[in-house]
Amino acid sequence: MEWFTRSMEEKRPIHCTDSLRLRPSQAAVPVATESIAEPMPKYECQRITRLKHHNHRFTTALALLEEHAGYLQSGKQDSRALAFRKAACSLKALHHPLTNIEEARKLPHIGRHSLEVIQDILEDGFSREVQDICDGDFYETMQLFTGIFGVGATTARKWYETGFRTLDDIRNDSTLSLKRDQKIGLDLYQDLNTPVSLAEADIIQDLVNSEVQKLQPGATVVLTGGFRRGKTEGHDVDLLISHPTEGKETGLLSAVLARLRGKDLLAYETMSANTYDPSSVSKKEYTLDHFERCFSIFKLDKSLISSTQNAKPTSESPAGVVQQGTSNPDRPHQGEEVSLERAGGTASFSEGDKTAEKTWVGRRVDLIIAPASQYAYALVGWTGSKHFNRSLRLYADHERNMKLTSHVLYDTVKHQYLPASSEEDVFHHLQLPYREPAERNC
Ligand code: DCT
Ligand code: MG
Repeated sequence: MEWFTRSMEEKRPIHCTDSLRLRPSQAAVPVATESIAEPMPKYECQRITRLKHHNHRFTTALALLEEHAGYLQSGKQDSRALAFRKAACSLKALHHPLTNIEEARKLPHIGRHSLEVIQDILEDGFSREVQDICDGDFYETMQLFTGIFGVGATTARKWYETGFRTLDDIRNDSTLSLKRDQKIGLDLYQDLNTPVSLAEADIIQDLVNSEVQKLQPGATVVLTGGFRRGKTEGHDVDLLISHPTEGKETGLLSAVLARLRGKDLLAYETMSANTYDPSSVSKKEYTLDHFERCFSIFKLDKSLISSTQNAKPTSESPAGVVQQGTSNPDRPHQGEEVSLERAGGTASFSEGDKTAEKTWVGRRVDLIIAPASQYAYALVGWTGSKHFNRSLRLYADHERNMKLTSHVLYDTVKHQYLPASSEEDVFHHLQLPYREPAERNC
């Protein structure tokens, strides 16, 4: 489903104004003196990639180009998006600021196009291509429309090609029949485009956990996704639910949802059943997983979060990049930066009139249920990053003849599943040095 693609795969858009003000990072990241001469490993999962790094001025531009390529949406463009991501990942893992193009050429996965962008930034301080994208209205409009919950790049692009440019264009067009999730996406546009803070995520985790414990004492509710990797803001809250005794997680999700519903804490929910088929492990697929799950929008009471509002720029912020929207310096969120003119103006948000009465803020929450035997793999998968996962799976396949999913690891030579009771076990099976979640930010 398209909204799945949007909610799972698309991250915070890059704000053009920030990208045009790119300047060398002044973030206080220590420059490593040792191992500079060592070649960078090919797979991202072999490297340490932290949120703070030395090359934000390049990676922010590459992230914008990745996002733009994703908006263009064709098989070819997808591979272009991936090429920008891989180049950015290599720069993020570099132990020092890049100062010359020859060094960039020696890094893995920096293709010709990315090299040109890097060279422009090295020479002129900005990328002409990024500026051109920002000067047009395609990227900005696509950011606006894909910011609507339930709207992916395909729909957004169709709307753009029809001539729509603002949220009011969408709201006021009687020929469009919006789906349920898209309607709520428009209603809660402001809420869902304001980043979720770590404090809010903790509150939601506590709310869910207290219901879970009443139903199944001893069950675990772990905050995963970007927050587990050290981000202090994100686009959603990813909660992985399990129980140390296999089978005790069965039926838990429906029961928890019933309780949350009873407390009027859910503005939207859609559940998917567990579709895990162990024989599918040998199939080449990059679907995240087949766990039972619920994608929801929580009603988070404003009184609980008043102290967590107004995220401030942090010391992580690279110079010239506004950090209102995310703790990931390469992924500034449009959040409050959404052009009000484009969005229809504060007064004409369809959420508008309701805002005064609404005592809650809508927050995207994913609840995932994993049985104990698959928990370690689920934890690795749901911690991410998405690109780290991709790299782990490729590494397992190409270097170890193993198939890795968020459910299992399968040795295709010995024809056996490798049980894991911790993330360390997973890395050990793959003969990789263990990487802390904060080191998986590629
Ligand atoms: N994931 C993945 N493949 C996908 C989508 C997600 O492997 N196609 C994994 C990586 C992270 C985790 O699932 C949660 O996904 P998101 O919430 O989309 O990512 P995030 O890193 O938590 O980003 P954000 O902080 O914006 O929520
Ligand atoms: Mg997340």
